[in-house]
Amino acid sequence: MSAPLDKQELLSRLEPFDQHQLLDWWDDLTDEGKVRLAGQIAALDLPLIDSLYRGKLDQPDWAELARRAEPPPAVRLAQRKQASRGELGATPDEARQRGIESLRAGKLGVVLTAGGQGTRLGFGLPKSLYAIGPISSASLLQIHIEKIRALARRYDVAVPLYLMTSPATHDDTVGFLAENQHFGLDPADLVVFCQGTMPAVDVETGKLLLADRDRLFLSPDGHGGLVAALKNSGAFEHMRQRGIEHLFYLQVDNPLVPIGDAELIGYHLSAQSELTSLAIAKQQPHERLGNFMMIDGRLHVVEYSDLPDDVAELRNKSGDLKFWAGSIAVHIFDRLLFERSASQQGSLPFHIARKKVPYLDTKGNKVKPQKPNALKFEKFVFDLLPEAKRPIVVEYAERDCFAPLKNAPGAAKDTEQYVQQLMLAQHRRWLEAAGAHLTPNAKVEISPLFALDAAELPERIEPGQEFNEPVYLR
Ligand code: UD2
Repeated sequence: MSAPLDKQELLSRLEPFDQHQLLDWWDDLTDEGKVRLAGQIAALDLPLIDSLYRGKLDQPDWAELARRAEPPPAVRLAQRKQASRGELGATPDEARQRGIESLRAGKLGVVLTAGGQGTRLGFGLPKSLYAIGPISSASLLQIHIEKIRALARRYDVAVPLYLMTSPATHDDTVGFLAENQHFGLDPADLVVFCQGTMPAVDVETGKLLLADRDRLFLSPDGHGGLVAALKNSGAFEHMRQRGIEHLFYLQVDNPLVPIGDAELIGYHLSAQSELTSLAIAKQQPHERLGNFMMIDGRLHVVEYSDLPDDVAELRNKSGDLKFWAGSIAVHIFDRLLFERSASQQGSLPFHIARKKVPYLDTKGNKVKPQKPNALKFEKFVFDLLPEAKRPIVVEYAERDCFAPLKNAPGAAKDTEQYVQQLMLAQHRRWLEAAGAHLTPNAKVEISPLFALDAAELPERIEPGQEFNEPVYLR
């Protein structure tokens, strides 16, 4: 159905919500501009935006909820190291075996979200294109795809990648993949799909903001937009045809993610969980991580910005943080959980954030605000946790799984330099465990196609092998 190009008809849609300002420049627009704006207006869910603004769709009182929370059901790192069978029913070896069986049966797909705008990093292109490899200059996307290829090779199966972009990142990402022959991934195993967008409204008035005379300000609808985007893109159909039952979920900014880790998958299966999350133990109460918390019998992630200080700082008798479990946004989802959620209208809540949004003012001037002027609406994928059956978290050591690229050079953490240091340190540990000797200054980067993890390395290097200069093992 094409959008109406009749001004009166558009006005009759907008006026009940007091949004007629969107047509202030209508008469001056080109035909192309009219088609664009009319299409964007037709796609708006005006009643939803109106009620979000008026707060009718209640925002939870996280502070109050957090005060009655308990720590999540978890497999802790100490227990994994002691090889003990915890409350969740499997030893690490048993879990790994189950995971391997499932991988061999070809039931795993990978979901990678790469739709965010990466504002903090100040890089003009999508983050997935960022050349992060310390020696290789491989992009984040290349590293993730090589891990997926290495996984497929190890288990002799196809591991399809479902890659989510947004209108802000789609064209650059698709172009980059094509230029690089998809980094060797079979195109039949790659589904690239674009997430939806949401408009922004003025904080004071609730008026929708224009980016220009012929277009709304629109931004990606949050990584929770994944659920609808999987459905609308036909990805579920692709998964069903391939017999994919579990999806390993990651976000593009972290090159240390142990994609397809058999032990994690095994715990997911042993606990008959629909959603298993990787957790790291927080070192500080106020780290910029989501917090796994059981609230009224359901597992939630409470964002760092929503967690009140008194709860964040609670400690148990041994002095450890009571709410220790930080989310690094790595999960295993059952396909059926995604499909169930996608079939329910409005199943994930919107989170509302105050942001600086450039806009066109009533006189037609473009304004770049200095302080937050607008409300943006985003869905978060981890809000599926309370809907999931038997969700669990599994603790991994931070240095083995988490080095996110978030910030421009100069910040204390999560910069290019920080990420590269952690990558090199991990590869050094793997090499030394495999019997190699590295001089203190030797920098060795390992392509996932050379060795996917520490366990694969002894097959690839000689015991006692020396490394004394920068090398990229590929
Ligand atoms: C996220 C988590 C935080 C912690 C941290 C770990 C949220 C709200 N918080 O914080 O709890 O786990 O990551 O690194 O998620 N993305 C999309 N589409 C969107 C928005 C984001 O694909 O509409 C992707 C984006 O490309 C990126 C990822 O989601 O890969 C994370 O987004 P972010 O950098 O805004 O999240 P952050 O760092 O505040």
